[in-house]
Amino acid sequence: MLGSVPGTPALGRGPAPDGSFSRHEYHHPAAGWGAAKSVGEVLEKAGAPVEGARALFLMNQEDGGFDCPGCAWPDDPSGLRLDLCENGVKHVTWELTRKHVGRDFFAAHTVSELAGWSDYDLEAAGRLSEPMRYDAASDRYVPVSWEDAFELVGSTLRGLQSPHQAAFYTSGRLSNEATFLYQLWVREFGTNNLPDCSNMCHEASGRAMMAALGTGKGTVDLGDWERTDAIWLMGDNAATNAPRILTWLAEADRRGAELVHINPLIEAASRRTIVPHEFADMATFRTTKVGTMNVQVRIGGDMALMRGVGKAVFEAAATDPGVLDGEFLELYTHGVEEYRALCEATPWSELVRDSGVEEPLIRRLADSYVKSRRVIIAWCLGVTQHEHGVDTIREIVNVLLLRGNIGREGAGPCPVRGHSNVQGNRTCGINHRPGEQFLDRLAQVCDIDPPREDGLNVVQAIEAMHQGRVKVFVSLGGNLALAAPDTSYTFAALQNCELTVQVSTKLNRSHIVHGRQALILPCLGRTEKDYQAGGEQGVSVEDAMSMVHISYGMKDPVSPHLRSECSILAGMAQATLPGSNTPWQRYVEDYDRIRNTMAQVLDGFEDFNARVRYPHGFRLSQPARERGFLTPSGRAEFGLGPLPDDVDPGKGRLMLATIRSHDQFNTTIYSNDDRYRGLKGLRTVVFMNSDDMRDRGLDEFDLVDVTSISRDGSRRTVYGYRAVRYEVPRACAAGYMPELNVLCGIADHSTESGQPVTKHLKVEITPSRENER
Ligand SMILES: Nc1nc2c(c(=O)[nH]1)N[C@H]1C(S)=C(S)[C@@H](COP(=O)(O)OP(=O)(O)OC[C@H]3O[C@@H](n4cnc5c(=O)[nH]c(N)nc54)[C@H](O)[C@@H]3O)O[C@H]1N2
Ligand SMILES: Nc1nc2c(c(=O)[nH]1)N[C@H]1C(S)=C(S)[C@@H](COP(=O)(O)OP(=O)(O)OC[C@H]3O[C@@H](n4cnc5c(=O)[nH]c(N)nc54)[C@H](O)[C@@H]3O)O[C@H]1N2
Ligand SMILES: [Mo]
Repeated sequence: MLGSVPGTPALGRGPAPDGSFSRHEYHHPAAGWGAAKSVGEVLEKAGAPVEGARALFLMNQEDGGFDCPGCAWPDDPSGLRLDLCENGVKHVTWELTRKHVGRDFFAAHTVSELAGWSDYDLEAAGRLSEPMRYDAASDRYVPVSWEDAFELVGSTLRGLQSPHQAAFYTSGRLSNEATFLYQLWVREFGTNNLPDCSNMCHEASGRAMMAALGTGKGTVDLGDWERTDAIWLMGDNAATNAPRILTWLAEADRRGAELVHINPLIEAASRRTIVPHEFADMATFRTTKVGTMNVQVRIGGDMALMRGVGKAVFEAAATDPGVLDGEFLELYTHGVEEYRALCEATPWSELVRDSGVEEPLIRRLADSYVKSRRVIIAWCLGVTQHEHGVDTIREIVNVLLLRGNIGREGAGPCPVRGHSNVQGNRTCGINHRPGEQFLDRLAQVCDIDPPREDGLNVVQAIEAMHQGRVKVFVSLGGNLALAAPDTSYTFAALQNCELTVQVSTKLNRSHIVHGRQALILPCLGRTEKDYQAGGEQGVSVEDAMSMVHISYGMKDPVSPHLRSECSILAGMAQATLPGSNTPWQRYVEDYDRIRNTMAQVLDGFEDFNARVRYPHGFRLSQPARERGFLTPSGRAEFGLGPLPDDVDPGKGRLMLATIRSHDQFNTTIYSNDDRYRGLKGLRTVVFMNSDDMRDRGLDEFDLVDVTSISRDGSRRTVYGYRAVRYEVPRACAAGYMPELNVLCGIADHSTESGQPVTKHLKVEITPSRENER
């Protein structure tokens, strides 16, 4: 499956391939009828066409609906559009399947047998429907009562020598209320070991913006998207991973705004779309442009590119000082002269070499920047998952600052968040490096004595499990076994634990790769109604633009044995902390009580219960939006980092980025197809430049072996992948996560952010030894 054993075929983590695969150039617009067809297929496979269709009409509606559990892009506040997308639909229906995984399933299959199943088949088995405990004697998961499960968690945690011997992971879908209870339990227990998916995702964005602007979040909202003159999308495959952006790109194009895509790959969203929500367009196949300029930066070259833009802007300002926003720079920023000196000192030859973009194109980009009064720069993983992710985002902010593109209508930085509530998780306390102020408030309001020392991030937690320093691993959602780097190392780390606890909706690899003792605790999904003693409960989430709103399930739970995440957390907390003064059960009876406490602890949550019920909720205040910069100097800070010295992979080597296909959500894979890249039936591929293929004597679909060279010198290989020609710069390559996590060594993480550098793997690609077999 992994392709890491020579002689065994690389199958990928999707459905079992049937041996047929194909590639065609994708000339169609993004979204439109292809999307509709793909949705139909997924609904059919999930066996949920009717429920699926009904659910869609309840999703993301002003009131009474549930929040799309897919990406974090905000809903359309005008309520005029049926604001949903192909991939949100796939995501919802995946949760709505009627298939169950309960005691009969586990009685029929040992865990060793399930270890041989594909990841697709594990998830396709259906929704987890009752709590299960691993029984080593029979090598099976056996039923366990909720009370016994909580007691196992509680007694194991109480038996540790130190609370720091446990780690508590969060994947970014947990509601705000469950998030708050989770971190309260963990901190009352005594550790800040709260690694989360952000450690692999947007940690760099938070760090960079905090240092530069005194906020970890983007400053723009949808109103700004509506009014901007230029949108730059950097390292974001929007048509696949945040498809609702297409609507905004198309509208911006109609207004004549400049739409710039900065990406080593030419992605579908950079050309044309049929706006997914406009049925007239669907009917007439009318397409709209969603790109006006493609800048094919080399992998890891974004910082040099942005510095080039900065340099050209300063050059233009030498003849026309009005190019810079002098007043803004003077009143609100710090360090512009140092930044000017840095730009002047960096020669064009270096910028061109390191960005992989010719000087005239960098100048054109700068020209367009100067001509646009209001500019939004949005970015995603193509920018963050690098050694220099933090410095690169600082450089993006530098460029915005030069023309006062922060804290004014239609302009600003906009990290495109991943999981639907990843931003809310951080707001509500999931952070392995919590701030003093937050801890003081938590201590005071909740009457606990929270630990003050930093906890472990994802990579550190995995290392600690591997070395036996962390013995208990609790996971609220997610699939760490596959999402984390260095798959075999991560597997060994999980297996080295005394106890692993997975609170999940679907069976996945992290249940199969487990500790000496293991629990599967099935929870309600976001689509399901949540009844507690105090009646039906709603939970809140925060989208990528800081809007907090309430979400209610719309259907009865798939099994009567499921519990809500809040209820499971309270159960584990009570069993861990017998002397706790926290009213755990009262919180579960009525989530308004959790929100009342949150209102006292969290900034901006005053009157939470009332405001969360407003149509579309409320927006968390964002001082940087009003040019209030909460940095030590009180001003926005220019970043002065050195340009990366690691863009060149070395002679004969390539830089490989791991990316998502159109038919997956992180580690959940819907099919082996990648529609917009024209690929069918195959995930074990590397996209390469045709010259790099020719140099290696490779034709389309030839078998290759891919070896990564880790920064600690170790090498890892996947065998029997297939080379596919793609519009990508020379010496750059791409392939799919989570398969290629095998190639990212545990040492390969950023010293700036701690993020695994999964868009920056140094590799050698050679014709496969599998060819000889
Ligand atoms: N359908 C669907 N939606 C999702 C997800 C999903 O898996 N499926 N995942 C969710 C999550 S958690 C997240 S974080 C987001 C992820 O959303 P994206 O960031 O769009 O995810 P990736 O597929 O990893 O794609 C990254 C893009 O970066 C480009 N890239 C690679 N290296 C570089 C580089 O050095 N510079 C630049 N400029 N670009 C580069 C790649 O070509 C690719 O287009 O999407 C969220 N939404
Ligand atoms: N090589 C490489 N690795 C990467 C990345 C990359 O670009 N390249 N991207 C990274 C990024 S950005 C991220 S965010 C991580 C993602 O890492 P994770 O968030 O850990 O992984 P997911 O695949 O999103 O988790 C899927 C599982 O979540 C569970 N689940 C789904 N819905 C719910 C729910 O409502 N409640 C609960 N409790 N469980 C639920 C299901 O059991 C499902 O199997 O992966 C990272 N890993
Ligand atoms: Mo993410």
